[in-house]
Amino acid sequence: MSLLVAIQGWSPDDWVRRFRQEPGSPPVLDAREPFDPAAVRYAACWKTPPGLLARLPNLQAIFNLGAGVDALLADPTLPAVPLVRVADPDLTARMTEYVVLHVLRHHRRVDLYAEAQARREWLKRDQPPARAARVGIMGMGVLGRDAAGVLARIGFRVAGWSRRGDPVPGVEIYAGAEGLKPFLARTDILVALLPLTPDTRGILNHELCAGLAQDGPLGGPALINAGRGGLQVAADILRALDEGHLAHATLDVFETEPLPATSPLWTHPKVTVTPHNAADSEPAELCRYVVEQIRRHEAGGALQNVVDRGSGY
Ligand code: NDP
Ligand code: OXD
Repeated sequence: MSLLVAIQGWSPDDWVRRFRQEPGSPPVLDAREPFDPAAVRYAACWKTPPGLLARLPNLQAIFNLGAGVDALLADPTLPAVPLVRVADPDLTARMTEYVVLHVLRHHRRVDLYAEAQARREWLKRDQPPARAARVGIMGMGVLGRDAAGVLARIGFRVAGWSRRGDPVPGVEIYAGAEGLKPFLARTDILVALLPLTPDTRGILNHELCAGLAQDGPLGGPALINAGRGGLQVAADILRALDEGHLAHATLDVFETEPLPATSPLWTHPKVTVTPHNAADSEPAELCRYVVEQIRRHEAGGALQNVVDRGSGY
């Protein structure tokens, strides 16, 4: 029984080395080299080429090395074995850093003061406290809940929007299609931490941007998307920025990555582009997570964080 490491888009070298070093790891196969498909019982994947996993007759579980499984689920030949995703404190803490950084950046008008400094201008604006600003988080899963907790601790008025509307202490929760409009209407800083599914594709569109609170204390609402690029309609976001429905958009994820040099997002003065690094998957942490799950599975225990193929996350 072997573990196949099948990674695209990230350098596989570190992962292969880490898996081989991890105590208790099964023998590790590197998908870039010839291997016996029948020897593979587990696969550790990121953007694995479609069709590859279907060639493994003895596969028992697939481990996605990130939190979002949209790339794997796009493979129509994906075997019907359990698909495990990452839910890990290291990845979660990294995402919370990113969200808090960009919420505070908008709240504390960092760009405004940087521009004023460039003009040698002593610009002074009223600075509302965090409790005057309303943050709304779309996606109250592992990542959304953690970021919400830290933002609430800083003092922001935090609301969350999810499919089922499970309660989260200290956070006002809105649910489903009927909850979306009121959720947006009370939101000054919108954070998207949704998975990409057929239901969420294109959800960050012009109508959504126009539905955000236009009466907040920060000179217009801001959008932070660290979920997936397919959530956003780039042309709609640019339109909302130009019309003044949005004051700023911070985007970590894009429909095509790397973001093509021709994209107008690169140069728009109200857009911040980051290179899909809000929360990097750390091989040292995640190899341990995968090997521990394999150990538990081999001992007859249940795999954790198994994706529900029906809902797509
Ligand atoms: P979870 O599966 O834990 O949470 C997903 C959340 O989204 C849940 O609250 C779920 O609702 C909600 N949701 C899903 N579909 C809908 C819908 N149609 N309407 C309303 N709410 C919906 O995921 P994580 O928090 O672990 O991760 C979220 C995403 O973040 C990942 O899928 C990935 O795309 C992205 N990500 C990005 C990274 C980056 O570096 N930029 C790094 C890591 C992740 P409910 O609670 O009701 O189920
Ligand atoms: C993830 C990611 O889904 O890195 O974990 O985007």
